[in-house]
Amino acid sequence: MGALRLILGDQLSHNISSLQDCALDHDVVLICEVRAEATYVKHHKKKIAFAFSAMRHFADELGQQGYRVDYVKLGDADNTGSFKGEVERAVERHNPDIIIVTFPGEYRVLEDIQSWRKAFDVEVEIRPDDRFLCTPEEFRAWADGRKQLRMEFFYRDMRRKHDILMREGEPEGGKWNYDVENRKPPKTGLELPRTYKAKVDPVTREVLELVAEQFCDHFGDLEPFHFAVTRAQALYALGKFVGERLARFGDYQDAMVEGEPWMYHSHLSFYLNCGLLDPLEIVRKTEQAYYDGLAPLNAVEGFIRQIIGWREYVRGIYWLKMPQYANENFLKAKRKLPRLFWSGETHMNCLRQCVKETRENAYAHHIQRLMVLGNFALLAGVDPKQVNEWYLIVYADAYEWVEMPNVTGMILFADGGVVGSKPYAAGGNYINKMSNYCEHCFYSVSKKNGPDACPFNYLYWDFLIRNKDKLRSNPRLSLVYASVSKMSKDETRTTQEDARRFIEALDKT
Ligand code: FAD
Ligand code: DLZ
Ligand code: SF4
Repeated sequence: MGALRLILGDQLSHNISSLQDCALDHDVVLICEVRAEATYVKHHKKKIAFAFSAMRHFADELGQQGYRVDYVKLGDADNTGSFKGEVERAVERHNPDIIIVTFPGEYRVLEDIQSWRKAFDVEVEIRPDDRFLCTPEEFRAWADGRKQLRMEFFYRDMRRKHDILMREGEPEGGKWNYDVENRKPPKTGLELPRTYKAKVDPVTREVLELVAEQFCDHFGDLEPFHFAVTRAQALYALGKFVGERLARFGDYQDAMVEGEPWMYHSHLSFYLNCGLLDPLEIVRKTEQAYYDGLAPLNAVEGFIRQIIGWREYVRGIYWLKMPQYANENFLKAKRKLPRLFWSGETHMNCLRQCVKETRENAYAHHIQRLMVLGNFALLAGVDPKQVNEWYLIVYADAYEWVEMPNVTGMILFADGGVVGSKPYAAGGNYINKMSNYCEHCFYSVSKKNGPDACPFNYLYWDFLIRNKDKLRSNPRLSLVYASVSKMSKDETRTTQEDARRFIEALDKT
């Protein structure tokens, strides 16, 4: 036989490097559902259903194109439950000369793949994942010798290199970044278009039944299920975003509205990260929308920056810093993850809404992840490993390469300032300005202390006081630390007592 070509669940792209030069008559494409991938952390039910359904649809499409596909279902007799076990069985079935696989998205999977040559006595070729705009090697070269790895400078290089939103060597409109225009608080009466909702077909129905039966103790609502599970559906969702939401993406990028989980975001991360959509095709389509006058520059530049800037940058950081990155804990945070992250049971309305929507949709938009859930985990001093595990479990777009730098770096400052130049800590005012959550909250956002004060307020100052030795020399925090030093002894004591009372109650839940 020829090659065994393994496709992982986040490699569902027809142009994936592991399929290039495939000999349809002798090579075999292996795709396998394995229990270990669904349970090494106990993924949200919707995430598992999405992965399995998209994998089954992709395998069907490959079969229709003439590939010889060996698809292993979770319930197949003899399924060993792991990639290694399934590759071993496939080697026995097909006796390949070589195993070909595209570079995976997680370090643990890379280590596993690197053990196969010796274990099975078969050559293993790991091909670059050319669906990204920047390779780990290019990122390393960019990072080499720099004191600070700021996303903004990386992003400008990506714009130049791929000639995106450029005019005669200069950024379109004269500025690289239009973020100052992208912080509008929500107005009342915003007309939000409905997010794309795919119909459940028989393949997805079978998967939903399997997940309901096999993973019933996992977090999250399985139904209603409406993710796109094919490339055609994902392309439709992209068209709908560009036509209906992109124009207002910039203005309301940071806004949060109770009962509106989707806002003007794209909801494309699921499809992008599993391979149904390609980053550059999304970028070119949105860029064209700007040139066609369908969306303003602040929206299009802001959106494109997320994809060629943040998305590529966090992947670069992940591969640059792993495996040590998984153990970073600059602030020595050690609290266990509060139960409310699972139950949503809290009087804090912002957290309650964000956990509820996460449970229902396996999705929350960026500001909910960053400034509500993430800000709370930071201020409460939760152990980075537990926070990472939670984010990896609950979001259908989460794979370690993208989840970990956002959690360890962006929200927890656990890397000591690699991703962010200062912690994204904030009191209740930020949430009050950018959302309507505080209107329906038990706590009062304008109160700094006392049993009915917004907990974000005293937790914020307590966080600064607690971490003074680690943070006060940070030039970007000099103004806040000037305020800390002006606090009277009484104010400091009351703040610390409020924080202690709140945290003790939290620890008991
Ligand atoms: P939009 O707001 O429409 O943005 C467009 C696209 O930009 C996204 O689809 C995504 O591909 C990309 N993007 C935007 N911000 C980021 C970012 N910070 N890092 C990487 N890509 C970005 N994104 C994931 O894809 N997977 C994760 O596991 C993940 N975990 C996160 C954890 C935390 C704590 C935070 C703060 C952010 C995380 N993000 C993650 C980034 C971001 O929140 C999601 O990409 C976004 O919410 C997905 O929704 P959307 O497609 O509607 O995004
Ligand atoms: C997320 C996921 C799940 C739940 N199940 C599988 C699976 O059974 N088989 C598979 O190939 N991939 C799955 N995935 C996606 C993988 O976890 C992902 O491909 C690796 O973590 C590498 O990023
Ligand atoms: Fe959240 Fe505080 Fe506002 Fe309540 S008052 S919703 S806890 S920010």
